[in-house]
Amino acid sequence: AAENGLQAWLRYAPLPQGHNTPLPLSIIALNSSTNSPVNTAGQELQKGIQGIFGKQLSVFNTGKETSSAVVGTVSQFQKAFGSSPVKNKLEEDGFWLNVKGSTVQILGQNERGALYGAFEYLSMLAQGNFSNVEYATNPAAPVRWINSWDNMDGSITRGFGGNSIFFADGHVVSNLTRASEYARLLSSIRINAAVVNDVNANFTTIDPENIQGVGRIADVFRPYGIQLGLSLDFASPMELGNLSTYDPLDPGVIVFWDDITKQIYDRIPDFAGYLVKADSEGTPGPLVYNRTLADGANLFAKAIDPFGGIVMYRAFVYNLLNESDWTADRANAAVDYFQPLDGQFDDNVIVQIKYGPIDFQVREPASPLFANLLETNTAIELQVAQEYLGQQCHLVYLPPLWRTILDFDLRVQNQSSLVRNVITGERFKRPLGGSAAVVNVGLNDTWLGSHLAMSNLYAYGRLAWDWTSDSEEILQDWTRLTFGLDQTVIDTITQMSMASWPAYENYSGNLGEQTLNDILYTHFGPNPQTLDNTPWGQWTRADHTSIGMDRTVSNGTGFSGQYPPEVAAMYENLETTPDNLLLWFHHVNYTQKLKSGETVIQHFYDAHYEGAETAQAFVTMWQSLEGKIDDERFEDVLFRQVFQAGHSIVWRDAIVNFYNNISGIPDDAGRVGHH
Ligand code: GCW
Repeated sequence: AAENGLQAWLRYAPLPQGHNTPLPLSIIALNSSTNSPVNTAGQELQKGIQGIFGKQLSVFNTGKETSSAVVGTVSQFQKAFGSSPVKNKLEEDGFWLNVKGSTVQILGQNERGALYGAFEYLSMLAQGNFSNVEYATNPAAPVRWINSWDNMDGSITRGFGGNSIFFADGHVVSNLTRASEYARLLSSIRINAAVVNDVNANFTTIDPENIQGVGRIADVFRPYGIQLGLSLDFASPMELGNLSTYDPLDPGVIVFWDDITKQIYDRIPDFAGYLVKADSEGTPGPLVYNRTLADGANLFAKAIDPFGGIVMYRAFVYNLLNESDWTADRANAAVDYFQPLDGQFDDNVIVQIKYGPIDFQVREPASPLFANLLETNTAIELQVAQEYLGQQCHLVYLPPLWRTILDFDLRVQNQSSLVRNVITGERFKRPLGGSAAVVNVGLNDTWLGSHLAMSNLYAYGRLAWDWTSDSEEILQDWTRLTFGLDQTVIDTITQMSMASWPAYENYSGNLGEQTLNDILYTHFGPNPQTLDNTPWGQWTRADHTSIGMDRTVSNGTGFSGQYPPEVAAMYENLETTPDNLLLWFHHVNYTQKLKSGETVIQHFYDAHYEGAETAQAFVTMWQSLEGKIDDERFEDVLFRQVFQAGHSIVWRDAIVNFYNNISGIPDDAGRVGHH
């Protein structure tokens, strides 16, 4: 029964009767070596067609093209059959899919692309789509990564689905079945690399024994075309290498990293690269030696360049701050640190930028750093793990949130500069770029701790391939693959999911005020009083009369001035700042009128009631699906929806009472406070 969760969107469930589609009579996979993604594609096609149609096809590696499903690279196809049928240009990882009844060509630019094409064909079949098609598709960007926050002891930072599938007790686990199943899921959504350890890295990950261990993870990833990456602990030269320094310019330190890199590539020839969190939240880094962050990044870039690897260097660098300083602002940090270094990063470095300037909040403006690095490769960091967004106990379908950032036009040099065109490298003509998502799957047999949360992982892969994909269409594909073709099921899950982020925003934190949860430890549940009077810089500056961060240039922290002129002018001005970011940019009275005509405080009250009401409706909506979904998943989701419904009331009442107490302003509708 756990199978439904484990297989997620790759169940290959039997289709309802009545489909008489012409299927291939056999499968030809043009590479039969066990590590080859093309070989995997052959197995997957066999398994999928068996599951969906109950037909057992044989897999060959040569044969007649007609009435076969042929899968391989373009050059393998040319070798086997003479000429290539591919009419469009394929880029790295791209593929060509040509379905003509029982004759199917699935050709990748490389083997990974061929596997993607096989999954695409199977996804069509599993959704009952038997049309003839002929097209090529290429990725938006070369870097489509996963970041896992797994620790060597087997715990997972911000993990809400059980312990690690990779590590336990300081070592790589011996049974890597789950790691292999995970790689299968990831390759089906065209992810090409996964970093397996937490960004708060531990030097033991790269000791000789664990290099062999992570090598075994890379071995189970390889047949799926997933490359392995590792997070590094900047102080490893001291901790592991017994050097007296980890200064990035020290010759001994350089030799240390060259040697580690060689050891890694000896074991893992297709190793993807390093992820580095340095000088951040207590992690060691180049600033300790008065070196620049670029010196830090280039240290690894130079070590890994001879092997073709890359360095993802995180922009999440900030200092603790004193709230009594009106102009102090954590949101300023990334641009302050990185903009002066533009042009100093090696070509195989990518600066990895969280979508907003603070930290995965329910609403943030796009990080202005995307507009400030014109000669540096960049990637966006998203979070499938719902750290501040209900931790998988709340349904929050994230693509609409992500799209507000990716579709945002930064107007660099007064020209169209969508975030998505910056990170793909298109806007500033950069050779590298893309995205990483923090995905904290665990041993739980739903992976993320909740069946419905898996739509976020699925959607991340689909968007990383094509950022213009429609959030709702992606969701419906996922729903058909996960729960079947019943239209009521599809409509209901669509309605719930598309309403979920707005609902969560309504009952957690409004008007750009951030998620008002406990900031000190859990990041879960309402706790607005923890945001202020801390050095973490996630302040609301709420007092008895007013609220919000003044981030203007004229009177505040100057953050709005980090955007290019057109955007800066919009945010600088109260009138042109959108309501949903009002308190992000401005400090106003609770009685300030919004564009809707409502006051800030009345909006708080109304939004919280509305959001909680929506979350409660999810229960009834889900209950209407009883009998249309297997009991186990039905009950499991119901349990979570009941929790969310109750917790949304906890949220509502905690927040509205907090602001009612602090402001003393009654609710027009008489719901809040003493009557
Ligand atoms: O959101 C914060 C988390 C930390 C995390 C950090 C980061 C892994 O609370 O747990 O550390 O961000 O992204 O580095």
